[in-house]
Amino acid sequence: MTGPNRTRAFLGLGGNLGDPARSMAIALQTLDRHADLDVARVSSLYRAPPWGKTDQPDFLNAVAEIETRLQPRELLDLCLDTERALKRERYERWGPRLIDIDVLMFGDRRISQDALEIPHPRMLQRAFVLVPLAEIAPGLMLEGRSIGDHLETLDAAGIERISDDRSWWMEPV
Ligand code: PH2
Ligand code: MG
Ligand code: MG
Repeated sequence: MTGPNRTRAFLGLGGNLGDPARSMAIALQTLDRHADLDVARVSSLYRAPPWGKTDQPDFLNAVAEIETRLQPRELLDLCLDTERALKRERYERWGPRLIDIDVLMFGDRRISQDALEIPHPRMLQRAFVLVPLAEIAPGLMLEGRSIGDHLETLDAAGIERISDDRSWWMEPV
């Protein structure tokens, strides 16, 4: 994808049912094939204890940096369509598999419209987001501090890097 009007954005990916690494890889390959979106960089894969509702299996989490010509709402819709396609496929073939794709940041934009809140309103409280984000963009600024500095305010206990490369998502699935 070339040309003007490109925005750097960050997506958070997670899942805790079925084969989340495979689901996230398919999701990133699908997004990367879109004419108006390039996946620029993907973090390693992390295993993270469930945040919020704790009586559920551990999650796999990762963060992706993308370049896109889409508008924020179009990007959100594309992420939701990608989630839905994966859930449908999994449901029909091998039972439920879950994947979540969140738009974390969209350039410097601040958006607060019904289903679209950017930056993601809870990302600074979530080590499962900031640990992978700090791996690929430690100097990225949000609310006057770098992501690396924000991460130091959180308890990242139990978050474990499980892939030692950033190309885990490119493998054939
Ligand atoms: N997503 C949630 C709730 N809790 N915990 C972890 N570790 N990772 C997630 O992606 C996650 C979660 C709902 O979106
Ligand atoms: Mg989420
Ligand atoms: Mg979501």
